[in-house]
Amino acid sequence: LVVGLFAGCTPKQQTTTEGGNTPAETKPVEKRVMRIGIGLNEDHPQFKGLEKFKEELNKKVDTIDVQLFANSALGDDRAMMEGLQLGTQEGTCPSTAPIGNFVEEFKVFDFPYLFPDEASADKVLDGEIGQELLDSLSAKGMKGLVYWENGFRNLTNRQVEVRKPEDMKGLKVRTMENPIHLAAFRAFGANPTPMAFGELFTALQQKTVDGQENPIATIYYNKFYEVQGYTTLTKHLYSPFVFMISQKFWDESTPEEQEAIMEAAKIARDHERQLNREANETLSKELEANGMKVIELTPEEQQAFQTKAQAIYGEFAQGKIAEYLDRVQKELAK
Ligand code: TK8
Repeated sequence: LVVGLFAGCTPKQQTTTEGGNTPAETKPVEKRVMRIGIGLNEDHPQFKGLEKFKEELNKKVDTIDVQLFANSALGDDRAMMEGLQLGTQEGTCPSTAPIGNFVEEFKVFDFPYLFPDEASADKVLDGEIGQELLDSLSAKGMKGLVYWENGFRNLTNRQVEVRKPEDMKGLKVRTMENPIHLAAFRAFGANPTPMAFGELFTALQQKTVDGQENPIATIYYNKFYEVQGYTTLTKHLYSPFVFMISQKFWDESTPEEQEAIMEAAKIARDHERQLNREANETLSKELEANGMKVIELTPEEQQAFQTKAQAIYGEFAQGKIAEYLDRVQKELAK
């Protein structure tokens, strides 16, 4: 029996009950619904992570009914975060890039070539700096639980074998809605345009844009090889996800539920990172098997992109962002 899923219900009424066959004297368990949406599809490690979260949470408490929505069914990253604020959904797992539009400091993660590898990213994200940034979301109605992984982003495009920034000249590249990403791609020589992820495949297919940038797992599971000819392993940016729920849902949870949510989120994080790292390691071959040319860059070729990106640091490293950037760089140098 599902009640309270109709438009206009307040979140408090959005509960489900179970136990139609329980004896009259047993009170049915009242469950609060936690609707979690993402932009990626069911094949992506991110969705597997959400399934893990649900499974682990259900082992610990029976008062939360987790419902999962893939494929931007609840909207794009920005709309889903607004959904958390408005109470139209309870959870999501956006890339950090659109979070910068809500909490400025998150833009520290948008500087290209900031993290050299995944281990460095884990160190910062799972440490003090990462936690401070998660905590800053609460003031915006979002409870940041833990960081999951989107991963190192790579360029794909339809028509050009890109090996150096000059090869990107005039290439129309979709980026996430983030000013630093736009500036970075302009610095590379491309013609970038921001777009929600849910519109991307069609835009590539209809040639509204020539290319895009995402980690290997997304390029593969979203079948971008059907509409793109080339992947260049630029690895220009490590992209974290933040697994978050609405502050309201968190505040309405008992201490026992809060502990269970946090534990399940961490187990799911470890699972998701592992699957994602395996995917990013192994799926290049599958892209080639599906007709894409995958271009590996020499260290010198990668350095040419890095040099272009370095030129935009000054413009965006201002105020709080500059402070965080400095702290991240010091932490990485340790
Ligand atoms: C999915 C996005 C996606 C991101 C993007 O909602 O927009 O390119 O990399 O994973 O978060």
